[in-house]
Amino acid sequence: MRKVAVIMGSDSDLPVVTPCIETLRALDIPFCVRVLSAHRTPDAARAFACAAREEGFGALIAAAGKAAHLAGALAAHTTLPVIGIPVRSSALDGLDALLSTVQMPPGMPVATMAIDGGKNAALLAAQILSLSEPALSERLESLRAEMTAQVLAKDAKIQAQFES
Ligand code: RP5
Repeated sequence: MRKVAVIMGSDSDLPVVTPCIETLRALDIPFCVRVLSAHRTPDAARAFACAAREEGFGALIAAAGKAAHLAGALAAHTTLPVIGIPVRSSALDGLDALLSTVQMPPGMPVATMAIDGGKNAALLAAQILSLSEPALSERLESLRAEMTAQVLAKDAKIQAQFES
């Protein structure tokens, strides 16, 4: 199976990235985790993106806050799917990172998650990889069924609580 790269702009982004890592682990997807910055280590970020396809990656996940150019900067150097996680890390509550990540020019897509949306980033990467991995598709179906069962159980509990 192709690997997923989880890249964060700073180690201070780790709390947002943790649910992403946990979800990849739960789905048994091989991954690596890196700190690379579009602004502080631009050469290393570029080199990573340029080599990623050849190194066996199938999707890149990039989490960054403030003027969050990491996902876009990686996308500029690869045609692999890039998934951006805007991180809430500044006075603007993550809106700065959201807009910096989502507003890519035509020809250069970044699939942008919700602010701090680490879990969905992992699930979207899994859905992309599942196109050529039937076993992963099955794991995704089970996860979805589990989630549905949990919500239905909560519905039943709430209905019972407010029964008149
Ligand atoms: C961004 O700046 C990082 O992704 C992080 O969200 C934010 C703050 O970085 P640190 O100053 O905590 O290293 O580039």
